[in-house]
Amino acid sequence: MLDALIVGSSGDFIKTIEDVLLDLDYEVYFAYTSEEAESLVKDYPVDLIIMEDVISEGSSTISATDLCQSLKSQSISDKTLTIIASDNYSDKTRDRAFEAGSVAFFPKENISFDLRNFLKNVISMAKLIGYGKNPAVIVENDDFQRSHIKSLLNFAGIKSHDFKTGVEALDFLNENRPEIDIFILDYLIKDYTCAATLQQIKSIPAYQQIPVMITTAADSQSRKYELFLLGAADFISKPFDAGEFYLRLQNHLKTKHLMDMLEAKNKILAINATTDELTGLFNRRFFWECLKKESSRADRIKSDYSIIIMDIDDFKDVNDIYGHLNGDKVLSSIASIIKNGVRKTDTLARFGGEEFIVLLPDTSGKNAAVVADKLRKAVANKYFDFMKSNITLSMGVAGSDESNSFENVIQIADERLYKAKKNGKNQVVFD
Ligand code: GH3
Ligand code: MG
Ligand code: MG
Repeated sequence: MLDALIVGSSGDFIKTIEDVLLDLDYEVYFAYTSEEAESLVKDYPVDLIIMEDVISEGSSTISATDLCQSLKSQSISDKTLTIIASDNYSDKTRDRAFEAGSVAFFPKENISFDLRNFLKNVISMAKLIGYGKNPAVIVENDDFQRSHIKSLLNFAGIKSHDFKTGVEALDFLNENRPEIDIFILDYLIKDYTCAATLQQIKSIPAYQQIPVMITTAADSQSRKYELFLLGAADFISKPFDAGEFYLRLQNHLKTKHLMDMLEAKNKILAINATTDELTGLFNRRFFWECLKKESSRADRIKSDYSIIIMDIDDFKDVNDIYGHLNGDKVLSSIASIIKNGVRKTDTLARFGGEEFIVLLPDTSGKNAAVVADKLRKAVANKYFDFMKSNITLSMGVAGSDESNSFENVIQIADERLYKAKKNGKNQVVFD
């Protein structure tokens, strides 16, 4: 349930507002003087404050805009939306109310209808925004505008980092690189121009795809062209209507959400395309890509690489005796033993059914044979309880200095693997 505070001194006004709020399921509180309002709000942050434009306090009066400004400058919760109702409605008084930090300004005679519509719209629009999980960044020089945008975002459940200047915002972004869902920039940023700030934000790769909304008081077509070309997603004129702001925000956040989903899916596809499902090792296709690259790199910088091909000994028996599923478990377990035994810079892949292959950059064949024997021992030492025995590997090793084609290096290693099998298995052959 949302909490609302009515600030006013005339009975009719209070009663009318109370009826609307109760009807919309608000918990309603009352303040009859500015002092009461200030002390109540300090201790108890409400979601909404509705003020009568002139509040009589004994022999004196206080204006709602002054009270609103004073409450905002004492930093009442950013979550709080403030609305002013007035007998004296004009563009000038409305702008004053917005400047003071009010989100809406209604003539008193229509207040029941206007307030009901506004709250229904704002609440339903704010509820619509289900996408923003990361904060927004607001760059806005004007204190009231900034807190106005912040409170609208807050009301919709979106946190924000807010800055007065472009430099402050960019320093923060460069230092922390937080995840951001949307940028809201004032056209008239004081230190940097809006265009320069936008350009800098878009030059940070992590923020290239993040939507940027520009808020502007003046409408100049050529300025808009410039900012659109620099990557702005939208313009919104100040003072803006809360419902329109939410609808636009909703569109941008939805697009951002779809882009995030697409990126996540692409990542999964990329992983699937390079990875063997059973063992989690790289697959054969990816291995060939790596080998091709390594071969030309090694040629260029005149360095060596080596290949180890390994094949599980008598693996058919494991499947035949203990079943295919147990065979799969043995395969995965051997894959992780090998993975733990190679360097991060080495590329280990599942080359075929029960065959693995390792590419060792900057390593001679002789050194690779030492690594291979270490891997062979590590696997041979693993005791499989369910089989009450161990599993062994045969390996063939070849170095890039033995041939100028990488296909041939693989071929040589494969012939040596065959030799290892013929010689009695559970061994490494490198000659
Ligand atoms: P050798 O010592 O000569 O290598 O004998 P082997 O039994 O290991 O070799 P063979 O090529 O005769 O059999 C390989 C077996 O590996 C047969 C095949 O069913 C099994 N295999 C291949 N891929 C998988 C897999 O993904 N899961 C399981 N469980 N078994 C597999
Ligand atoms: Mg085998
Ligand atoms: Mg085999």
